[in-house]
Amino acid sequence: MDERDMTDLADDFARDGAVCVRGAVPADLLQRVTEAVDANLADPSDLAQVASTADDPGRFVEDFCNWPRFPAYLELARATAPLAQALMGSRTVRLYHDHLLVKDAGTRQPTPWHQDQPYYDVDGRHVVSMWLPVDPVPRDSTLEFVAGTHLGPWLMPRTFMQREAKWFPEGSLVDVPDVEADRDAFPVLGWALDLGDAVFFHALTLHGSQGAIGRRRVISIRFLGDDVERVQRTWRCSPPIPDDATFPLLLTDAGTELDEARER
Ligand SMILES: O=C(O)CCC(=O)C(=O)O
Repeated sequence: MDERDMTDLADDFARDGAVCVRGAVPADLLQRVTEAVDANLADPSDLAQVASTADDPGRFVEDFCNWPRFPAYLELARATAPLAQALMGSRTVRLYHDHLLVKDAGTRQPTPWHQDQPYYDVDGRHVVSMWLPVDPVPRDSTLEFVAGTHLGPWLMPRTFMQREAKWFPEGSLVDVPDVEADRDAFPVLGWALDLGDAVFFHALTLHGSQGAIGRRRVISIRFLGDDVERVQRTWRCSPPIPDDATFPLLLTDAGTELDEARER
């Protein structure tokens, strides 16, 4: 990508909190990542969860923090860190965690509209996700965003199925607006994605998705930048990251370099 295109993308990101990057991941790396996604599905971690209901022919499978087991996830994070760096406007980029999000073909359940950062244990503005499908995703199954919501405020995180307030206490944050009740009232963005395309979004950008017509395997990489601090919550965050966890340094302004996972 030339410098001009990157500047345009960074401007769009600063305005909307979400951008689509065409051809973000080359075919050979995407192949290794796809194999890692399948290996991860076949051997989920203790953090994996499966959401299914009796009236839904599909399931929504999630897993977290598997980069130590699947080197292709770390390779992916490293390869795409320069994009995260440019979008965040941060000198450094660290890997926060990976998040697997797979919907079977025919899954009806939507992913409710939410922001990510209220579920996390980090403060700061430099928190960005890359959402990379390893299957082509049509417009009606893709991740959608409400442009501008990355500027705040923080909105109430709730469990997806029961809508419980398990993180911030009930009433302490404004509730997420009912976007589905009046979609035309919100600036909703979304892109059909081909193999290698990815969306990048700020951890405060309100986002959600509908069900999936075809199988929709996605790996998401969560990046941290210069201004981020870990915070102690009195509740279990999602994902729950151990106090002594380390976050690999992917990039500094001096170039790409993996250090020995210096603690932050
Ligand atoms: O894949 C989805 O449907 C939801 C993705 C999401 O919420 C996220 O990546 O934070």
